Amino acid sequence: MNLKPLIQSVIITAVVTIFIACGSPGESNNRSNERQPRTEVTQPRVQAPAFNADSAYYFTEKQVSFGPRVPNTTPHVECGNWLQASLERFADTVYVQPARLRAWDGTVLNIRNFIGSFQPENNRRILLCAHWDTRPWADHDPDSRNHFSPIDGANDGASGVGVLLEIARLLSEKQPNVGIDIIFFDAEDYGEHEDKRSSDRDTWALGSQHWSRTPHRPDYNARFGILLDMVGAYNATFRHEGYSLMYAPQIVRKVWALAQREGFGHLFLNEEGGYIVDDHYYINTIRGIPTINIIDQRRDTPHGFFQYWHTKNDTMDNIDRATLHAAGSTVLAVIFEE
Ligand code: AHN
Ligand code: ZN
Repeated sequence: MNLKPLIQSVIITAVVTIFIACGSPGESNNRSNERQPRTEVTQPRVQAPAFNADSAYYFTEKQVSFGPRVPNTTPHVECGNWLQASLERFADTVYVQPARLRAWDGTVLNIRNFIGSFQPENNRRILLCAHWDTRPWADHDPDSRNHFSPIDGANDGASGVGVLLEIARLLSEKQPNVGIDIIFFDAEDYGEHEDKRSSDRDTWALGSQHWSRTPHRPDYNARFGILLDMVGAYNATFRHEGYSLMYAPQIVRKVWALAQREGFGHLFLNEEGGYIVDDHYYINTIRGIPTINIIDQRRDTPHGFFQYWHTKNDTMDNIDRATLHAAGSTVLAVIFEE
């Protein structure tokens, strides 16, 4: 058997490969042409790490294990302590923002917002957030005897924080080109009870209203923000939320395009959803940071959210790792694309 032609072809292939890899001098394919005026140094993109949905599921389950995280209760204090310790394990700098805020019913809530910052010296920043408190009242439960009983909030609260803790864990191992701030807002879900029906929108999202007026650093700014709310249910559908389109249309387009690219087009639908007063509303209107909401919106429920919204059935049984994976992988793709 004559091996000579084989050896020749191997050598030719190797030479051609080396030539392509090196390129010709004077012109490069990484757009570092010195003649072009440049306002910013572009760094090569970093490959996004793989999102671990089991880890996000564990972080979600851990929060639920403390019990309902209702302000002024022991589970709330203990879960808060665990969130702070977790951020301190992963982030470069952690801020705790305690406050006493008056709720719509006159209750003074002892709240804490937690902020974990990565690359605090980087002035190109992205804000990621979710609420960590849970609703004190299952006021949408089919059984009216539960309407003053607190919820587990596995999806409504814990899922968004679970996804962001997994992202924090991954960021402790590998950094993108931008600085990241992860904020866990308190007292999002203490809004007016359904029985009241005066629908004062400002009774919701007290923690993010407080942070937006008094951020952890007085001069704080970010290029844009992403809020995750209810990102763990089976058959979730993420539609373009109204205020996100109003205040950050280009971010909505970017995020949904990356979700399609990553293979999550069956959850991230290019359809308009409703207008939701949520943490991002106040970040947009008070702080002026363009912020979108990735939130599960449905067409088949009267309230427009998942079927167990504000019910005793918002439990771990109804959390789907695949949904956590889609939300987390999409956010990771966004921050490693910058
Ligand atoms: C209002 O119902 C005004 N906002 C809903 C925001 C929310 C509650 N997200 C989770 N729970
Ligand atoms: Zn809620």
